[in-house]
Amino acid sequence: MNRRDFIRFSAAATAAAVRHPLALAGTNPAASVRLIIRPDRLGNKIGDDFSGLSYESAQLGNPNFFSGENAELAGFIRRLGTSGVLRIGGNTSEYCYWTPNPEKPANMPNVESMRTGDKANPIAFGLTAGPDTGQKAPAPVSITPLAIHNLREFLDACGWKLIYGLNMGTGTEEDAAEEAAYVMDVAGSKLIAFQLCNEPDLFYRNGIRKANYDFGQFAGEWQGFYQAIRARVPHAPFAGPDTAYNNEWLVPFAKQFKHEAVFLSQHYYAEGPPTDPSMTIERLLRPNPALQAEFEGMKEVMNESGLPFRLAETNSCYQGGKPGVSDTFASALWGADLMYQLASAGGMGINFHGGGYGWYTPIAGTRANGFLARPIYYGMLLFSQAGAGQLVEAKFEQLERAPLLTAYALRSVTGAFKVAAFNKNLDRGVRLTIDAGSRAQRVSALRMLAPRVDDTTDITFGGAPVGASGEWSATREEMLTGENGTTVIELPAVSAALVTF
Ligand code: BDP
Repeated sequence: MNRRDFIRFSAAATAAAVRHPLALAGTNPAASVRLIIRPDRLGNKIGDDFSGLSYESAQLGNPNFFSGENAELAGFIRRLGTSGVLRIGGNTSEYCYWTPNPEKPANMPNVESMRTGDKANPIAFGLTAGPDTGQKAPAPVSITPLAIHNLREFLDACGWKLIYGLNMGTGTEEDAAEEAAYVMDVAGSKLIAFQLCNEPDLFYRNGIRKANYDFGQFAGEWQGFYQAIRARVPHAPFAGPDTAYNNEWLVPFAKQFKHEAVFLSQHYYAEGPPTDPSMTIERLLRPNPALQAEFEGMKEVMNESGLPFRLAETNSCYQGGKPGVSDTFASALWGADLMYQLASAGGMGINFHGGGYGWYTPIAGTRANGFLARPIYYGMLLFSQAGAGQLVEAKFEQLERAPLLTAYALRSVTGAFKVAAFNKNLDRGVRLTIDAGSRAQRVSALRMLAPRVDDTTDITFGGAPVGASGEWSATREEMLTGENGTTVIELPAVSAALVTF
């Protein structure tokens, strides 16, 4: 960076540290850490469909939302990648009913008798569905042919593909087969997989099944629905088990259904419940043993079945998220880092759950009020700007000086070489020396910054915020210099940078 930029940047970093309620970056000297990159040691590939979003099925109750006319939302989604994956599912998928003729009400069971909850109160035209908080049975929702046609137009506007969740929880095989036939017909090649249900390993707990519901019963039902749908739609693709977290269901599913599924899926929530005071920003930014357990399950089933694995639903805190954590800049660092951790461990992709004004939603808003990018969106944006490619080995030296620093190196499909670095330390800046293995002509960086780690609004990437239709372009690219063939970048506490060689 030139001197003027350096002064501006240092001033901004100091101001950020002073206003930061938790960080003392301004008072601690920056920790010097070295990153050694070995471009010849190739890691996993990141496909152009790695990135994704997840919405509640109940959102389809308003056919106006995912529609070709919702250009603002499509703009936000396209910005995250030209061929990402939209996953429709969540708790409400077990309360959505295929309604081929909107004049005739769908065949909805008496949901109230299964769980205490709201009276039937279908999502009205014009509304949005936020993440389900899992507190009571969601209202039943009708899904009509119009919703599916509009969804197809929306996907065309985004260039994205579809994972579509059916209702095995409270629906019938016959309805699922009819719905699947319709979706397959309309969505065509956009559809990468049906999922039959959402988090069946928690059915015993949320009243959808009896307390003794186990994997064996689930597998029997899955098989029945699969056969009924295949009889109606012979080439329908399937994924599963879409479990909440339980490797003891994931592993036997992979064994039993490896020939029926095109990929395997499970969910991950970093924290929860939000009422627990120990669910904090500090905790979110630390390594999480639950994620390591998830990755162990993932690797086991990938080896076992030869199938890829998708983290089909994830976010920072279950039960709809936690204000002051899920909606802050910390979630941007957490989210982007999670994407790279998953890619490094071999995952094929990720879907961040959201919708409406949910605390953790990447894109918040409604068609009437407009949409805006929440902090976690900026993490996804950084990832999309790095793009698809192949990871290469990147190892730290002296990481003990700044333990929550992470970095990933990528040979991008465009040929450029990129390093994404995340300083998740709350209390120290880092002076990172990158040894990229060869001398680069030009090295530049785009930074992801916010005034404070718990800031909910003032996030920028490359100096610019995301606009009201997802428009974004960097207004500030820093040129980096180095010593002896290396590149040096200062990373203030709680900040990230995407470095391009
Ligand atoms: C997941 C559900 C999703 C919820 C989310 C949450 O699949 O529908 O919105 O948890 O609790 O378990 O935030």
